[in-house]
Amino acid sequence: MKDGSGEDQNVAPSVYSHVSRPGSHRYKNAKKGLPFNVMLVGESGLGRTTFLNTLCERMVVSKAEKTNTEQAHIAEPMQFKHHTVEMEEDGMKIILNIIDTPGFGDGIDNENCFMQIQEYLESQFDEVLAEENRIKRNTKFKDSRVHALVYFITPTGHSLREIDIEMMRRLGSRVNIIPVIGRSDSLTPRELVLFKQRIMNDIAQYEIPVFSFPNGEDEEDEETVEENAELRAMMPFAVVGCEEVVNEDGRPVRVRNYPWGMVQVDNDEHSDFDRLRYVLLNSHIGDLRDRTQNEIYELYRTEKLSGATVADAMDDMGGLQHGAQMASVA
Ligand SMILES: Nc1nc2c(ncn2[C@@H]2O[C@H](COP(=O)(O)OP(=O)(O)OP(=O)(O)O)[C@@H](O)[C@H]2O)c(=O)[nH]1
Ligand SMILES: [Mg+2]
Repeated sequence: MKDGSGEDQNVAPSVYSHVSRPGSHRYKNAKKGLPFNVMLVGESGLGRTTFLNTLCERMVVSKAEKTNTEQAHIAEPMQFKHHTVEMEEDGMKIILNIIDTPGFGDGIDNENCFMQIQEYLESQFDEVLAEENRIKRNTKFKDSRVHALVYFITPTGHSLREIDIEMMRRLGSRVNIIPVIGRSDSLTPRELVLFKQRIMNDIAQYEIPVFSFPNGEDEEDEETVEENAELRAMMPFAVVGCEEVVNEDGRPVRVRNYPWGMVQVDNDEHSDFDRLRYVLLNSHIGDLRDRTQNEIYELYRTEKLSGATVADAMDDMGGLQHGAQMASVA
């Protein structure tokens, strides 16, 4: 993004995102930085790259890198593009590894994309499994298991499409899937409410194992239980991304400017972006990492070592725990 001087600028931090909130001091001892691996999946043009820059509050991917408009009509095979950003959130250092997947869903047959993502996720588990079995551990081993997959749903206003259902059903046992509605400012508030309801109905009906915020049994405090109930009711998160910053009463505000008004990315009346950012990088970063290790990886490991199917392995383990419960209909 350019300002008036023509210099590259950072995407200004949101004032809302940096408010210190209860429960946000859980991982302060990670001096080296807490690694957190997030994959972004969604069809072309849904705002994945803009989301990445908005999430990181800087231009991780520049406009020039982002769009090659002359070649945009040519469907290219899906790729895995890695970006690593060091961030500090409320005193906690995070090494955020983002894996973007341009090309997903661009072809007529998407079987290959599903397979490629599944293979990618499983190969990270295989690396950990191999490392666990080594007699002498590699102290520099980098754990690249994906802790969260943010899945962008097209804002059609109808319901989930086949590609969404297939994608989330197949990969929900391999990664914490967080469904979001991309470019959600294209729907009116009423349309958005109805769209969210239809999506959650589909998720329940098709038994799609998306990440669901723990509903209380193991939770220590009432505040967390309430917070999780609120987050469950908010799903899927309505996301708006932007790289433009305006000055409002002396503070930087990230906005999408339209002739008829402006959408403020961090305003919770306009989008769920700020809440989702807080969930990912603050309040639920521990839950997402723990569930990846203790439930998803354990399931894969059992399955791999015993040659069992997912269903058998889940039975042996008493099913996936909290995170895999079907998200309840809002
Ligand atoms: N209305 C609206 N437009 C958005 C939003 N986020 C991004 N855009 C616009 O949508 C277009 C595509 O955004 P990108 O971030 O490049 O989308 P992408 O998913 O990375 O696209 P590919 O990498 O080409 O698959 C750009 O013109 C963005 O400015 C949003 O939240 N709302
Ligand atoms: Mg992109």
